[in-house]
Amino acid sequence: MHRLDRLFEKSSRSLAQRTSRRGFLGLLGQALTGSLLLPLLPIDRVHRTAAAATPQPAGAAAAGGATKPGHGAAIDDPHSCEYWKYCAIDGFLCSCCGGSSHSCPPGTAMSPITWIGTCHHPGDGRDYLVSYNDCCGKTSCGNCECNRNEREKPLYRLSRNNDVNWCMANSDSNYHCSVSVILGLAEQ
Ligand code: ABN
Repeated sequence: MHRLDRLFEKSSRSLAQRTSRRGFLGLLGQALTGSLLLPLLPIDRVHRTAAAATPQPAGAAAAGGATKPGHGAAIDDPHSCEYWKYCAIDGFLCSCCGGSSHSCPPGTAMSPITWIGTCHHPGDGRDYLVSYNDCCGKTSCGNCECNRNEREKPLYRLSRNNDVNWCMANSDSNYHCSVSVILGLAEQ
């Protein structure tokens, strides 16, 4: 037992001779400063930014729908819910379903009755009348779900409300997806 005590005493004394309290505090200070500066180092965030601006691929609707408003480039992207013409759309974007922003996918028919919105074009600063037609004749597409309600009116103004299946007048009233067709300039 005495031998063990002496061994510990010896190693503690030699450690104390080799190190100083000031040296230890210096090392601790360096470590703390280093860990505080770590978050300030430049980090490659390009991939995260690119992913945010990328159009939602087919099937993304299940995970929350098309790109949500808030990302700059999306305002010019027909696959994005933020596309300027979609300001009052409600449904699956036909551009993600084999059609385009204004044409129905093959095998579907455009509804002759529609709801109408007014969207602001950020490029030329003008307001446009936009018709939101449903494409009918196939079951729900399921891709790029998008629901925006700028200037939408309650359901008693049927033609100003987007929460309606406008395929009701088609021979096959199955709803597939929605398009937006520019009708012209809105009166200022
Ligand atoms: N106009 C799109 C839509 C279709 C079916 C049900 C609600 C909304």
